[in-house]
Amino acid sequence: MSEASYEPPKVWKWENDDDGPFASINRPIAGPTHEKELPIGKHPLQLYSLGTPNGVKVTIMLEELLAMGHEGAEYDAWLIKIGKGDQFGSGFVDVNPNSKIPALMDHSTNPPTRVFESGAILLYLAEKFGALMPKDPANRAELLSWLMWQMGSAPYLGGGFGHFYHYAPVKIEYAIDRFTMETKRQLDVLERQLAENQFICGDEYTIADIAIWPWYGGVLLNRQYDAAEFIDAESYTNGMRWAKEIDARETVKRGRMVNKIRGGEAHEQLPERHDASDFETKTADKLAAAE
Ligand SMILES: N[C@@H](CCC(=O)N[C@@H](CS)C(=O)NCC(=O)O)C(=O)O
Repeated sequence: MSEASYEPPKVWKWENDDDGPFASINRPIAGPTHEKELPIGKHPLQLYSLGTPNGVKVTIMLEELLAMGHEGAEYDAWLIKIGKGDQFGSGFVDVNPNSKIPALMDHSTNPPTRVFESGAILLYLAEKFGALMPKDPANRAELLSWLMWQMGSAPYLGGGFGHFYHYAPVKIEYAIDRFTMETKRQLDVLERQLAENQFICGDEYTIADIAIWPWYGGVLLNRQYDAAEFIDAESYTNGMRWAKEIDARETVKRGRMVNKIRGGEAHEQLPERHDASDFETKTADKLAAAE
């Protein structure tokens, strides 16, 4: 198929002959593909996730809450292998009808509360524990604005730029130009905000940082799409300063390990977390040694 000669048909049909890296999971319909109950562990919060930028938002948040002393934030983090289609199991779809990680069940409420969409999960946890979110209306409005900005903007970075620059089996100049332009514009939005502020919403670290960092910090630190040189990451000096400052937090290091099954060293991967001690005993290197 040559791009220039493609004429869309009158009615699009799913040919299912996509050879891209997401071919096995992309479908034009929602709903479950198979019956599968989700496991439930011993803690109030049950997280079903994977260590992607959207997934680590929640594990960083939970590790921050625990480090602050909120014992009610103890959690089980179960692995959902999206490449294998776990997100289409009936139990997962009951928690997130959109079939995407992360998804959270809060068993401390009666009946248990389901929360999906990473931004909604951050907000739910911030309100539940009264943490990492300012209370006064003006600062809260600023935080909500940045949180919604992240949720609306990141699909251009991930689904647009990341997809066409890094993953797509053909390199399409039109698509790469369009989404690189938008990605750099978004990075400049952050650059200007961070020129005036230590963190996204001022001098306080909040869930806005936790939402934005895994995506935009990830690209600046060259952890996403191998694109740091292409987008001239070093030119975003304030963004880079912020990205490194957050990266150095112990809670962020821990959160990044949870549900991680690829990338980095085996001792940095904690496929599932059911107890704080798992960071010492259940990393991928230890699991392999125990086999
Ligand atoms: N807006 C959603 C996006 C979640 C999302 O796209 N998750 C991806 C992994 S980062 C996923 O589960 N993909 C599986 C699929 O699309 O089938 C959120 O922020 O929670």
